Amino acid sequence: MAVYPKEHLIRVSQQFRIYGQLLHAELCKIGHINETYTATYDQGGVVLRYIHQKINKNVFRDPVAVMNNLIRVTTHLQRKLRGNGAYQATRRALTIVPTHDGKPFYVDEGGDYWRTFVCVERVHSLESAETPAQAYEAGRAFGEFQALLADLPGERLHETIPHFHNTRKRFQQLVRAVEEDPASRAILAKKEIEFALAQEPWIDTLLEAHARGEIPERITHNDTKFNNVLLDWETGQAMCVVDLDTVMPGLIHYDFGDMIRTTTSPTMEDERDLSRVRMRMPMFESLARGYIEATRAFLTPAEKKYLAFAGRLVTYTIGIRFLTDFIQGDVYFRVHRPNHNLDRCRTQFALMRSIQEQEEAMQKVVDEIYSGAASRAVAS
Ligand code: GN1
Ligand code: MG
Repeated sequence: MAVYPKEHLIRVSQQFRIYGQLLHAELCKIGHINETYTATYDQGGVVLRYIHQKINKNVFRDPVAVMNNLIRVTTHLQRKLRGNGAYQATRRALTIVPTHDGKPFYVDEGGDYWRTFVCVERVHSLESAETPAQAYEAGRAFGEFQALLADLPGERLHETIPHFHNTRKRFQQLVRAVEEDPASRAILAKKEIEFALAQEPWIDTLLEAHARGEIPERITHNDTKFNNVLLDWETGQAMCVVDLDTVMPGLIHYDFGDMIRTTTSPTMEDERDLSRVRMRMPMFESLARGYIEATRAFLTPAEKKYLAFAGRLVTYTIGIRFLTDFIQGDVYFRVHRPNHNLDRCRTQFALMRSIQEQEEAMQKVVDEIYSGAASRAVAS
């Protein structure tokens, strides 16, 4: 990964409406896609921080569309939070800092797109959840995020990555990668490929339910990894949801499924000891409670029916994306060691199996919470 020299960052920083002087900037190591810097400024003798981020154009082919979505989404969130009287609204949703000419991004001489956010302070993010309370917070935060965006005015948001969660398309991409085998790696992943292909009979479940009109399209986050929730240092409460580039029309299941994938196992996404990878029911129960409480105003019984299944589907889908990228020679996800994408794929498949084994019990938990929440909603 290119690490920008300070002079370049100074030039970038000078384009934005920041009334301070850059002291230093650090590369943030979280995330597989964009390049993020936490930059410290002196402003009138007060030290404060901003986030500068370079959009990955290889992944987001239309950065202007991404930024159009982002402006609409963050403005709406801020307006609603302030309207609800929220304390510290700029810690609860991202705030975009515009350029001097009022644009939400700056294009540098190399044609790269940069944007700047107010840095949310006194928070941290974790790669995996440690307690049921944290899983609850993740469910609540992403649920509230969907609820706040349910009345976003204006036209449909841009699809920043078309067919992003379309498992059928991801499956086809895997099949093509195996056929073409551009890095001669398919042989190294024989077992994983076989396993992935054997899952074909159920991969269209949600696509078909949507096509039948059973489950609706909504505005969703689409990258609800646990590390995209910022937790308050002191209270442990979820303050802010970040990584909004894939906020676009989608099914709520893709959000909930990715929450299951990233909060219920005690392990990281690339754990090599597969015996440690498992879906833990107490974490799931708290996650589901947080999510359902926040979304009960709109969540339909048909949507509820697929919540446990969503965990299996999304974990599988991300698994085959890692596998495809491994076969293609690591062209999409940033890797930090040999076979990293294959390790990530194996972890996803192990977790997917664990979810599948417990899926019925998980759905029972969902049903109980949902009927409780529904009766509370009627009573209130
Ligand atoms: C990528 O950048 P990051 O780490 O938040 C990916 C997600 C995957 C995730 C797997 C735009 O997210 O879809 O679930 O890696 N984002 C994109 O860790 O492809
Ligand atoms: Mg992301």
